[in-house]
Amino acid sequence: MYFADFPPGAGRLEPRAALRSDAPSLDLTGDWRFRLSSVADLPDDFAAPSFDDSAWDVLAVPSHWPLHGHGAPAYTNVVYPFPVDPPRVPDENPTGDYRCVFDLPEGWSGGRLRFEGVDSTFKVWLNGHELGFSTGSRLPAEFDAGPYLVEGANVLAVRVHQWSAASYLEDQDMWWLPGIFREVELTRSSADLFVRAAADGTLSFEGEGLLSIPELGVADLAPGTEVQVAAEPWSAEHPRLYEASFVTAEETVRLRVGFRTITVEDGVLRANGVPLVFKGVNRHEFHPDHGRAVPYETMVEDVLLMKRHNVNAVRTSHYPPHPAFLDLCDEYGLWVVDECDLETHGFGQTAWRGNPTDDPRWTQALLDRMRRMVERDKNHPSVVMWSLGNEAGVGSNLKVMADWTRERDPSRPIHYEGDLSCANVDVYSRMYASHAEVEAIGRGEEDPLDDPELDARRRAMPFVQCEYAHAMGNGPGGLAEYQELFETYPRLAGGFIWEWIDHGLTHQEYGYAYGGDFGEPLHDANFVVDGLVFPDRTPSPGLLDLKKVFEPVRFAFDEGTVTVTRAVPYPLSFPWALTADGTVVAEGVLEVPESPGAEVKLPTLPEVAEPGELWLTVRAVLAADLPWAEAGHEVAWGQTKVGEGRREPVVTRGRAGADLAGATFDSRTGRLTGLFGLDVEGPRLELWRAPVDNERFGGLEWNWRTLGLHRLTHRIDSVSREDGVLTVRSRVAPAATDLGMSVTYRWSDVGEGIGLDVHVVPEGEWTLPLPRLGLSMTLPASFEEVVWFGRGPGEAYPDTGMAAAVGGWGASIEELQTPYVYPQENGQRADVRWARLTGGEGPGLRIEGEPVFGLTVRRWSTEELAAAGHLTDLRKGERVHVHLDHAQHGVGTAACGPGVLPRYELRAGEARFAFRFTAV
Ligand code: IPT
Repeated sequence: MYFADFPPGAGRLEPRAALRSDAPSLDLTGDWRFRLSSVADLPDDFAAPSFDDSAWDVLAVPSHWPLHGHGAPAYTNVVYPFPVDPPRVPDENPTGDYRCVFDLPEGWSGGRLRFEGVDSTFKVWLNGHELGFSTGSRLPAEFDAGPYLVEGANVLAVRVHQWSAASYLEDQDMWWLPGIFREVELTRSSADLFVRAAADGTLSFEGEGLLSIPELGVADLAPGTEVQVAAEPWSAEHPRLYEASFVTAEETVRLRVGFRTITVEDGVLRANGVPLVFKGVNRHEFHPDHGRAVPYETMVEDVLLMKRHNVNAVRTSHYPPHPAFLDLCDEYGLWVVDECDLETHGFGQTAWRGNPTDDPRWTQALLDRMRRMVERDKNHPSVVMWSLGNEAGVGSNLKVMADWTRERDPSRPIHYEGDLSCANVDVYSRMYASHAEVEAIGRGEEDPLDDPELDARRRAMPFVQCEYAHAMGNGPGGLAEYQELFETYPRLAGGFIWEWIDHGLTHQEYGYAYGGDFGEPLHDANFVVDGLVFPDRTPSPGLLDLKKVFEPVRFAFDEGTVTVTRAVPYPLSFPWALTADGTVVAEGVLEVPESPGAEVKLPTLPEVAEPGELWLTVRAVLAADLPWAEAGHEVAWGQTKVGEGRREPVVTRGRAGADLAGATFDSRTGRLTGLFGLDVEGPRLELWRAPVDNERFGGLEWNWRTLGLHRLTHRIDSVSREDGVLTVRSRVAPAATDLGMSVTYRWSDVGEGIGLDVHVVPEGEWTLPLPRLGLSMTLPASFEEVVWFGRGPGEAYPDTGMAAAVGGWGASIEELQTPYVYPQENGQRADVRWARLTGGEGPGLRIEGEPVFGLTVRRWSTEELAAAGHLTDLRKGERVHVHLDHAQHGVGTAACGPGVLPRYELRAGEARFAFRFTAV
């Protein structure tokens, strides 16, 4: 059977470039007739024009049938959801038969049927004649329709199998989603050309026709002739394109040519001679309603979002994207690593036995994929590297793919991460390497390969982290430290965050669904939800942090001056603001010369009567509209503290003899029962938080639960009252261990409000880091709003929150929650000096901390948050839960990659902190 065999196709035309031609074409997208069967072994009768399909359903092309009520999506990361027995596939093989009737315009003759993407294998008939079949889901295939086209109505029949031999080559970490998911057309275009345009202005091309670029004075250039033109180079920051036309006997093709040169010199990756550092993201094609049938507007949205968040590069993980996406990258400016549709990760489960990458029976299939990608995408200036695929192990077929590619296109380096020897590639690539390993590579001090020749070759290569900083759930932590390394060592050419978007599918009951939600017997849960933007493309805090870390403009403050460096050619202006305790007291615009680096005098700041804490913030904003953002769009910011302000000390032993007016306590337990008439519970020591994905998948949650941090007991050892101070001594500890925390709470009247001084001393040998160390308390549900002076507006944890600036911020309790698709710890506001909670009945509550504290306010408890599997499990409860944290553990990226850097770990140790509560 063709769908369970090695050949990648039959009856197809040679691959060629994706081009915009004026040759007539018929768009065949739209509603087709559709029938789903549960097996592949079916009669071909449906291909006959006379076949009666009136009882069939209607299905939109392009789309995936499981997202339209036929079967269901399924998610696995590494493992194949079928027995590993290549090239065979299970008998249960969802097979979609499609029929489309189209009218041929009068006078039309000849043409090609072009399929941009069909998952996973399909056979085509036109008017009952079999044209052939193809594989390679994310690659185009063309069939000659000419001999079988008839006047008037034509019947196109397509049979699509979900499982095929090709499925073994397409084991990417994503939903299994069959169907005709990209466009289909009948086109009379047959042109092909390969433009070679270098940064030095040399221009030539291959192809049968004549090339003209009027703007550059190039007219009717013949193939194989090289000319020199005065062209501005193309780059991601300045994506200069020139309109060109390519005229053949049959058609005129319009294309946009970008001049640029990618080289490796002295182990440094360069674009147009300048070192190239990828500030990249891995982009899967995904839409929460449409899967990989991504609407054009959504592609535009992705590109705009990337540009607006200082991203300059994309790895098309792990397959060639829709061709229009690359046009957008050319136009708006993004460096692209174009990746072949190849992943055989599931063979790792069988010690790589039978891996197609190393089996000559698969050579043609693998080469076919590489050729079709390179031929389709060869004219894009944005594409600066070819990637052989992802996680496909090692083997002889990599060499076949690389050799062919190098021959066909020597202008682009070749990338593949899966072979540590780097035998077939031009750049050294790794995924999820720790900071320490990246630094070693940056210094050229990586562990040697056994083969000295290969080692020497690899040592001379630039380094790319094709995946790093796994953006699953809360995080990623450690971004700034990676960027620092990339900017320190010239060998490091940056990298690509894993990954752009959460692949949560819209679901009636769950909001967004992940693996297992469709009843898949084998699945990888929410590992498919690990992006920088939520499924609806709202930026997550991780993307905001990334924007900050990727800033192309930097501010280094010194006494009275700021040094501004800029790496982008945009027109910028530099507004500044002075704030006192978060309130703006003066504003202006800084004059900054246009040079790449300039030391500028800071403005003379006015005297502020009621100073508070003074901060000067300078922002770099676009001074004019650009194609991807309007004037005023913020590119970068920096801030510096310019005045301490006068803060009353919070820590106090109270006033001798004073009573604790406003607070009521349980005399036996010393527990606070009321505060300014408010019904409160707590505050008391808390060490637990709802584990983040990095802890759930990285193992720390298991260790924490084994230790029992989620089931602390609180024993009261003594309650005493002396000199107006109520002292409660307590021991907080989990069962079944001798580890614990001795806690002393000291309540006092501090004139204006009630003071609480906390002293924590660990008992026993604590070896694990703590999730958090702080107080938790609850308030009546009527509270609604929070205003704070600290870092904001978004969340921040010790190793995240670079986007959070010191200022005065406000939000409703609902707005304080970060809607991670899989519920987990979120929403902490960091370095809070004071906060005010208000709303509903009774007084508001002001909380001031010493030192600064982490503030989290929710309508559900930590236990409820930790138990929830979907956001829809979280419901507004009877209480408002307030966490006042002295410290939290970092979040790291251990779901896939290194854990929390030592400096961001929360280690058990003696701690003192205090709060003042006031009614407002
Ligand atoms: C790596 C994969 O390349 C990527 O597709 C994704 O699955 C990522 O992991 C995790 O989300 S492979 C991993 C085994 C390092």
